[in-house]
Amino acid sequence: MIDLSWIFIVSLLVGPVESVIVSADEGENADSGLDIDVSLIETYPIEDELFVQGLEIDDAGRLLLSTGLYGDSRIGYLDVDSGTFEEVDRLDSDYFGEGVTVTPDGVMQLTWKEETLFLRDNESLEVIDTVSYEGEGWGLAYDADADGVWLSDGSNTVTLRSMDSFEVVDEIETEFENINELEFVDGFLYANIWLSYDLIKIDVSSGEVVAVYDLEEIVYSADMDDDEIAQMDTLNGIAHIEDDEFYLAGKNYPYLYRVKIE
Ligand SMILES: [Ca+2]
Repeated sequence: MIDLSWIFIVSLLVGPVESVIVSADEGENADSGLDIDVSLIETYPIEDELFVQGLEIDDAGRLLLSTGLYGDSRIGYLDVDSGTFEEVDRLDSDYFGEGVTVTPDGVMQLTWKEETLFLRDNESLEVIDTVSYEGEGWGLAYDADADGVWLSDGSNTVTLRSMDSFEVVDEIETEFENINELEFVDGFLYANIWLSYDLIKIDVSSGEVVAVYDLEEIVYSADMDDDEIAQMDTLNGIAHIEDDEFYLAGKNYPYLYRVKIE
C-alpha cells in the first residue's frame, strides 16, 4: 500500500498553495482577489534589430526607445506602423545604454556600469546635462506623484531618486531579483524581470508586489520562424499607451506587442 501520510504532513507544513502567478490568459490575483489578465491586441513587426533597454511614450505620443551594447547604444523613436527605428543619437562606444524615461526636466537615459545618466532635451534628445550616480543602471520610470525617478539596478530593490540631486529618497525591496525595465502608471510600478517572461506590478504606496504576469504565451503567440526565435534575447521594455493598454518589447525581438493588462 502507498503511504500518503507524507503528503498530509507536507500540506500541513506548507498550508494551502497560494500564488500570485497567473498565466497569460487566466488566473486570479490571490493578494487582491481581483481577476487579472493580459490579452494580446496586436503584434507589429520590427524591421531593425534593437537590443531594447528602455521604452516609453513621450508627451508628443512618440514611442521613445533606447538600446544597449557597447558600440551600438542608441536612442530614438520606433515607428510602430512601419516597424522602423528613427535613430536620433548614439552613445560613445564606452557607454552601454539602459533605461529611459520622460520627465519635466528632460529625457533621462541610464547607462549600465558607467554611472552616468544623460539628460536630454525632450524635443531634440540633445544632451543638456550629465548626472553621476553610484552602482549599475538598468530601468528608469518617472513618478509624477513623487516627482522623482524610480531606478532599477538588476537587484531585487528599486530606488526612488530625487529630481534635484538624483540621490536615493525612498526604496522598495521585493522578492524578485533582476528587476529590469520599468513603467510607472497611476501609483503602480510595472517591471520586467530579466531572463524571464514575468512582469511584476508593484504598489508604490504599500511597497507590495500585487501581481505577477507570465507573458510567455503572449510572446510566442506571434507568428515567428526558427531564425527569429533564435535571435531573441530576454523580454524587456514596457510602455503605457492609455487606459490599460501597453506596448511590450524584447531585446532583438522581431515584434512589438500591444496588450491589455487588467
Ligand atoms: Ca518603460
